[in-house]
Amino acid sequence: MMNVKNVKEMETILSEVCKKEIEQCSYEELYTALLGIVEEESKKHVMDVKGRKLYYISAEFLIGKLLSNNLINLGLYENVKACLEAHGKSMADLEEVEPEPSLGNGGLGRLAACFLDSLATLNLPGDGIGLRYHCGLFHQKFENQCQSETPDFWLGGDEWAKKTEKTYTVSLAGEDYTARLYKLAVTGYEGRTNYLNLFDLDTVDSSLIKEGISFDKTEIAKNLTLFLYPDDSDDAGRLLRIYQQYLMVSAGAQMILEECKERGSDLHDLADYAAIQINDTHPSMVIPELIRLLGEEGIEFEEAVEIVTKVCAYTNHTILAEALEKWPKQYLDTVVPQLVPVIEKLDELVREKTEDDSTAIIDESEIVHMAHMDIHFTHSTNGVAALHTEILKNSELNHFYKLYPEKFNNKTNGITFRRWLLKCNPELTDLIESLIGPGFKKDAAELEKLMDFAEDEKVLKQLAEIKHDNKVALAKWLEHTQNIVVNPDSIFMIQSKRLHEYKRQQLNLLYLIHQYFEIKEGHLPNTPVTAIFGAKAAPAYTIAKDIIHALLALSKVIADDPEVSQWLQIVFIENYNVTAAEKMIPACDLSEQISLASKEASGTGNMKFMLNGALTLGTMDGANVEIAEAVGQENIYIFGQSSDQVIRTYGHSDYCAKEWYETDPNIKRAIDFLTGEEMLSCGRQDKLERLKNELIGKDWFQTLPDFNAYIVRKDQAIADYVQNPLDWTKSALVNISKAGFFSSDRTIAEYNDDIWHLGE
Ligand code: 26Q
Repeated sequence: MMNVKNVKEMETILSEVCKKEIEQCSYEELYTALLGIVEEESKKHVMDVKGRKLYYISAEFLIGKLLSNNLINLGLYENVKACLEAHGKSMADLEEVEPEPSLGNGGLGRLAACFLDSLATLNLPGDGIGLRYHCGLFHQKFENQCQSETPDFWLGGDEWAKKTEKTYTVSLAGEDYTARLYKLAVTGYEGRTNYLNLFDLDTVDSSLIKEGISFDKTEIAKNLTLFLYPDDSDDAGRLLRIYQQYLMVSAGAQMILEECKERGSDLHDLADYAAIQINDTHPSMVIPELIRLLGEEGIEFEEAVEIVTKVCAYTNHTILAEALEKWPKQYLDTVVPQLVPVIEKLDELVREKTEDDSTAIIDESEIVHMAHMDIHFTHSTNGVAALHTEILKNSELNHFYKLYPEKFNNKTNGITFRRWLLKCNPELTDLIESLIGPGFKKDAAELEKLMDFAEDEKVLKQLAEIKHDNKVALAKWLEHTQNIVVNPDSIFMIQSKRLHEYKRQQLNLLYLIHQYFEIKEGHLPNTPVTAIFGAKAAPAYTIAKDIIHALLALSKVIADDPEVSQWLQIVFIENYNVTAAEKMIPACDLSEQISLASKEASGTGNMKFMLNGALTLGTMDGANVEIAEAVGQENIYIFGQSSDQVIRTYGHSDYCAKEWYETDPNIKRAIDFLTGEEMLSCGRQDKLERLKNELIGKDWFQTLPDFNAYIVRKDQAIADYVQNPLDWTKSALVNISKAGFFSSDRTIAEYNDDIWHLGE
């Protein structure tokens, strides 16, 4: 292939591949041609592996669309764009052709995708291992103000993940299955090419899907990789989840051992060839599986345990006890009987080591605790933000910390700036480059140089204009894709993330009801306000769906009220995904990060908004704490209880929502409105009542104690935005210039220095 790094040659090649003039090509044809060109180019950057290679095992890789990203990373984007435009075509229309691979639920999956980008960019040898789900995260639809789900078929066209001839045999419930390897090239920004290895069965059959996203769960051969799990599920589903996990780790472990042997390992020295990062507990069975496989290769149990402990490291992404995976041993007896003796022996080793039953792998009710196995039998356990790691050490995993203080470490999450700045906000990227040069693209810390322009009114005006342009662009996209008209001259306040009670979209809901009353009473906000939401609720998560319903109903109540609608609009974006996030984030003024302190392990959306010049309205939770530290109190809106306070209240179990409801008239007014006449005319009584009762009777994530503080800070933010636009933009600039720390390049460099030591 020729050198495609100039526009003329790109033109020649594109029309050669398509066999016609570019004008005459459909976007589908151009997409296919470019996919091939990217593939060829990325092959040129495959490099030999020396020393340790990383395998990042994860049940989720929320990679998002790949074409533009790969073109940027390979240095081809500008040429392709110019070439298309010269022939009357646009990059934006081309992007629409590509289906989004939504192979993840949210933060954990997106983090894995950012990490792959950074590994390749830093020229580190590191592959992903995961599953090739035929349907990614469900497609969300709104009907009568309620969420419904349909399958997300993303396969079938030209695909990035290439089928290979490589297969591995995996035994599930005593039967042999053939796992096939698919390989997806991961291009680094001016860096090497690594691979995402995805396993699948040839026998999967999508005709099993019935109504919505329900499907027949009996025939494993037909349904194993049919769906990505939408983050919680019924019992039949949980069993299937174990099948999925084992397919991934067994095929993955076999592939790792095979690769290492090919590179010269005698397996006794496996730790010199491989590092495995276990992304939450979903891939934890890789530990007993590797021990089992090493046993088959003639290595004694004790040595195998030692090797595996040296190779593997574990990342914890959650503090919520209910999210830590525990399986009844019976399930494992059914699905992976070959692992049970290994797990039992590991449990015995733990019992020899400590008398503390709380760290046992198999508890007295015969429940297997995956996180416990991870901590005992890996050499590193890390949290994903400073506060999160402290909470793990001091409360949640304190017994483990006492046993192994040396294993615990923090790796504050990060995001790839290639997708979350260069790709999604080209105008801002250009401005930054014109001010401080291109170095920040590879060394994010250079963004700090922007501080020199904090008092430069010309620059601040340019920055404000870019934000406005991005708001206009989001408005156009909303009109085009969702038929919603918004006012780009209003303040855009965005809360986009999975719908979960601990993230407290319901707190935002109560604020908006409060604002509705204020407007009705003539207390107008300083400027029109647009509250934008993007969130999917797990299909079985009733209260989460009720919160979506209440927000959609309230949106309608307000839209139908001319008095209020000129000041307040609620927009709930349907089917929030990576593609939507790329449009929303650059257009945001105020980023809502309002989880109950101590509950959000890190958050990564908070970093994306900051990088794109939004100010954060948030609690001292997760990485918000580090964001606040970086930008200073004057450039962030912090409110609410501290994590210490919250942990203490949980300890005393003495929180009573009803008292707040009964003693605070503003709270009572907002909650009662949920089942008032206006809401009932747009929403469903059963759902609204259930939500109201939940808030008064339980409010497990303590919305009500933070309610007043939230209102005060949010109204302050709106007032500042209107009254001191220049100061606001200066704060935005400070946020951008301090975002460097939150690059996943920094995170990956830390993982490598402290845990992996790749290539050594
Ligand atoms: C569990 C059991 C059965 C089926 C599904 C699951 C499941 C699936 C996904 C459990 C959890 C997840 C995802 C968790 C997640 O996204 N955690 C987020 O991780 C981010 C990256 O570290 C953090 O920034 C967020 O704070 C954390 O919530």
